[in-house]
Amino acid sequence: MIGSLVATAFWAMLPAYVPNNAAVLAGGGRPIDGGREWRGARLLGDGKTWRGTAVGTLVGVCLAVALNALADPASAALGVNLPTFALPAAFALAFGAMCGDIGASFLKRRSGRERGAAFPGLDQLDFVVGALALAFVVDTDWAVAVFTPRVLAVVVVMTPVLHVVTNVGAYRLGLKDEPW
Ligand code: CTP
Ligand code: K
Ligand code: MG
Repeated sequence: MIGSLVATAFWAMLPAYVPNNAAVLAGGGRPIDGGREWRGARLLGDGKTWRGTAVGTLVGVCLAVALNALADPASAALGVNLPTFALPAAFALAFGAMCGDIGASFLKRRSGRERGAAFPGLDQLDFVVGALALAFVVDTDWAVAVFTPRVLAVVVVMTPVLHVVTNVGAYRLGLKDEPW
């Protein structure tokens, strides 16, 4: 029971988990805010770029398409009914994750945190809120069917754990400047 909930939650959130990590690898180039400031601090900061956002979104959508091809065998192997992703849902999860992260940077700058500063809680869940919110708006029927209250509960507990593990890993590998 809990195993199938975890499998479903992880599978359904993968197109939202991967974009931020892809953005770390692809980042650079022009910042989205164009260097603009607002109330004495950058609007978003140099850590939110057009390239990182575009590549992250694209990687998330491509991952969802790949998962669609694997859904049947993976479901059979695990004995779970794993969902497939229509393009609007895939885009919503990936782009929503990037937007949640961008929104968090906006809040960090407003609260005086420099680029790269930690904001515990927000760092671990910003992209989940963005991804789920956009998915529920863009493909409501799909989101309601996949993200049942139990699956959502697993997502909220599991995501911070995965976030900490992947970011510490990326930091140790020298891919990321901070371990959060
Ligand atoms: N990145 C990007 N575009 C995004 C998100 C991330 O280019 N939309 C890249 C940037 O190179 C960024 C790195 O991924 O520095 C790490 O992402 P993140 O930790 O979210 O950004 P920070 O640099 O820590 O900036 P902030 O304090 O605003 O979160
Ligand atoms: K972040
Ligand atoms: Mg950071």
